[in-house]
Amino acid sequence: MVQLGQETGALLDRLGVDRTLWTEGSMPSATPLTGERLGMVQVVDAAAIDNRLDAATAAFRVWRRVPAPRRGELVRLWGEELRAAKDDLARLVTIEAGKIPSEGAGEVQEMIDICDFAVGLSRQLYGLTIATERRGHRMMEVWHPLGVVGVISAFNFPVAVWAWNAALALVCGNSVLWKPSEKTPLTALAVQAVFGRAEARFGDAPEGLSQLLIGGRELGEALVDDRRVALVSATGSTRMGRSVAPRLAGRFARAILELGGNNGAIVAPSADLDLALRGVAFGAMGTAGQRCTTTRRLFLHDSIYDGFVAKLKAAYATVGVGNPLESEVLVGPLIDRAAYDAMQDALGAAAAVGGIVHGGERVGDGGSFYVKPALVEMPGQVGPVRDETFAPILYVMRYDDLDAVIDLHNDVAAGLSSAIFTTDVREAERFLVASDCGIANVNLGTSGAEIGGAFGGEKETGGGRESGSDSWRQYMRRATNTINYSNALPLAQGVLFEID
Ligand code: UN1
Repeated sequence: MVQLGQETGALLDRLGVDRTLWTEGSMPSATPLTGERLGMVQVVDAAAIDNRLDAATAAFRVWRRVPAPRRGELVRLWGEELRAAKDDLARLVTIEAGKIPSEGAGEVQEMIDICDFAVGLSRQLYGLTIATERRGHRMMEVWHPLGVVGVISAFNFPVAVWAWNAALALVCGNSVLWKPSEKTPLTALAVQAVFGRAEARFGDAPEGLSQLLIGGRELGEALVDDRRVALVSATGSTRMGRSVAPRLAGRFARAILELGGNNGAIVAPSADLDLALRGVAFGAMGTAGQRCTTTRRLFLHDSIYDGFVAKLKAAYATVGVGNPLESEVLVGPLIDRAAYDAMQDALGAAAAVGGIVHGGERVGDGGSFYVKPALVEMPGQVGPVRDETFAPILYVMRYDDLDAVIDLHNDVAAGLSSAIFTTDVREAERFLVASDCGIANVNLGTSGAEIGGAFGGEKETGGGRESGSDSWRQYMRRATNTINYSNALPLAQGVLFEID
């Protein structure tokens, strides 16, 4: 067996991470590939958070005055450093989060892509010029840096989601405090070291511009509750969002929430079935079902149900499950025992309401949790189908009427991603208009979005948008400026107020 501890040490050394940070701390770190202990990571003491917040505030005050294209230069250098470190980082993502190598590499690529996007953006933080009703006046919108941005990220995208936020926040003139998942501290240390190299090359980035807060949930709570943090971008469960959102609202802070998904795909009678099969397979089994965009519900038209389920069953039965460092597999481990238990509970609950379960068994034993992905034929959208279980379970249902199935598709609490497979343009358009999700796709699966689009969803997914399009605006404050260059003082709406 590969000695993961040793390999991880060598990777972290090469990536420039100080050994004491992950060998002399109090928080254990492990790999889901084997369950092996990788290190003891130093945590930030809750008492030290105050200083960190002060440093972030001081850094913001300096950084906001740096011209945006110059801020973009730091992010350009960061992207260069990420390119140089891509292979090592990808391998570390595989070791710490359990992703198969191509998905580990994809995750690092997603960081590189958002850096490129942010560099361009640093010259395009455009505001509007607006026609005014008053003679001799000019009205415009100017976007200004916002403040300290807090990022709380999850284990399943241990580095990319931070990069989506940090790259935009930095070009927008903000400082960043990042609380990564307790399950993935090593990748966080590694990308922070890579960022540090970009800072060193940049030369005069203020100290405290981008800080890492490794530790327990009290650190995330400090970000949520402290008035020095202007915006918190939090990725995780809806339960987490339910605790975070009211606290942020209570102090009128901004929130970007990326919470649970319960993503559905519809396969219509006219679909290219081979393409649909591949799209559904990646969406449902990729990342071992641990993406917030994972396909969890599949609606098959009556006329293709039997044939499609037979093909799916064959794909599920033969897909490679196992340690992605030891053999070519498509499905790596679940992150931990709790994830495995939640999966078994959901399968039990599905069977109890009439579901027919195929797969879902544990593969191997010991300290790692590999499972065969599960396909569950359901009599309807009942029981656990209505909730997100962060594991490779695909619930399959029949339909005969498109409008009715779109209603059914929308009838869950989450609203992240959705897809239809069809070659009928009318069906495709009807679906796109009616899906209530933040992401709606035609002839591709629910997961694997590019960074160029705004990423996020509605309802209990939290409503936040990150990454591309105009998501950057949330990291800035907008000022509407009106300038009177006349000698008169005309009032808007024709109001008269003449004093002698
Ligand atoms: C997540 O699972 O938290 O669209 C993010 C996707 C990825 C991002 C997923 N680009 O699947």
